[in-house]
Amino acid sequence: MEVAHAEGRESVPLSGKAAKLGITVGDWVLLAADETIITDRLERFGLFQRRAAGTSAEIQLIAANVDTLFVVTSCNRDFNVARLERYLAIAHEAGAFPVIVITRADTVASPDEFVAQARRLSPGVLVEALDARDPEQVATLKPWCESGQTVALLGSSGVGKSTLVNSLAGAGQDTRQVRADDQRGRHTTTARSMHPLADGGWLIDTPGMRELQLVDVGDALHEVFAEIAALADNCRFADCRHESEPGCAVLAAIEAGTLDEDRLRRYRKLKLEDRRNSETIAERRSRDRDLGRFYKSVLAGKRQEKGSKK
Ligand SMILES: Nc1nc2c(ncn2[C@@H]2O[C@H](COP(=O)(O)OP(=O)(O)OP(=O)(O)O)[C@@H](O)[C@H]2O)c(=O)[nH]1
Ligand SMILES: [Mg+2]
Repeated sequence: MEVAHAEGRESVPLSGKAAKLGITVGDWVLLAADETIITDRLERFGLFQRRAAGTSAEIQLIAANVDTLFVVTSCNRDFNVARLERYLAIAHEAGAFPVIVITRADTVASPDEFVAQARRLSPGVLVEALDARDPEQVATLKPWCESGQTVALLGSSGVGKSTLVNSLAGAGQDTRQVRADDQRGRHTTTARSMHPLADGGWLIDTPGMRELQLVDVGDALHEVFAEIAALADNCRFADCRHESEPGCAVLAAIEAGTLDEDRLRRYRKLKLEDRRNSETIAERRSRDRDLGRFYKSVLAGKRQEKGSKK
């Protein structure tokens, strides 16, 4: 792993004690006097994480101490409100201020409809549409990149994250054209990296993610879906699931046409996913064990039944 300090950069092994510190991009670390070993990790103010892709219950750390998250998408088929809500939730959970950056504004007659859809997703969320290749347009993002600020860019492959990093930081990140048939990227960036900005800030470029499973976002969903959370306060039952309970203010809003049914469906899906992924490995094993016992008892019951019939 590379560590940056006042005099430059140092490649330091992540072995021994350092391996146990769970260090990720954006962490502040202490180095031993000879600068060859990481001896400690400073307390973080925020952490991006996701459930690792695949079937394991492992958590993957994405970045730490991020002040602002640029959620990057494009004016094309990548634009997807459900995915944006997902990114907004992890931004809130990580204590980072989200800005939705919609690239390829130059490829459509007007990006207004994309911008309007993105603005509706969370109260007060900031949205910028631009041509990521044009440093002049990208300059609208500079207020978030000032001295002492760390900005991470997340989004699918091919949306222009590395292009933005190059326009903002003059970095030499590789970029490659998206596939013509489905507008998907080619996973050009394969590792996370930090780039210093002339004004003293830092940018974190990341590889496009195929899957961003939520884990431990809890209350962050209430922030992204603030209007649903506010309605839920008026439900008759405190534990209302907004499914068919009497006196449900959320269902009443759908009935009245003031809340979009799809939005509620997406909220429910993320809540369920978060609950499932936030189970620890131990909890999962214990649930599987309980289920195993249950199956056994059902089988035993069946055997007994058979026995008594004979
Ligand atoms: N016309 C246009 N092309 C863009 C824009 N932003 C990015 N591109 C192009 O889209 C392609 C993909 O951009 P990248 O910056 O490599 O995308 P990425 O998000 O870093 O992709 P991964 O590294 O695979 O995650 C490149 O050919 C860019 O030149 C934009 O705003 N307008
Ligand atoms: Mg890239």
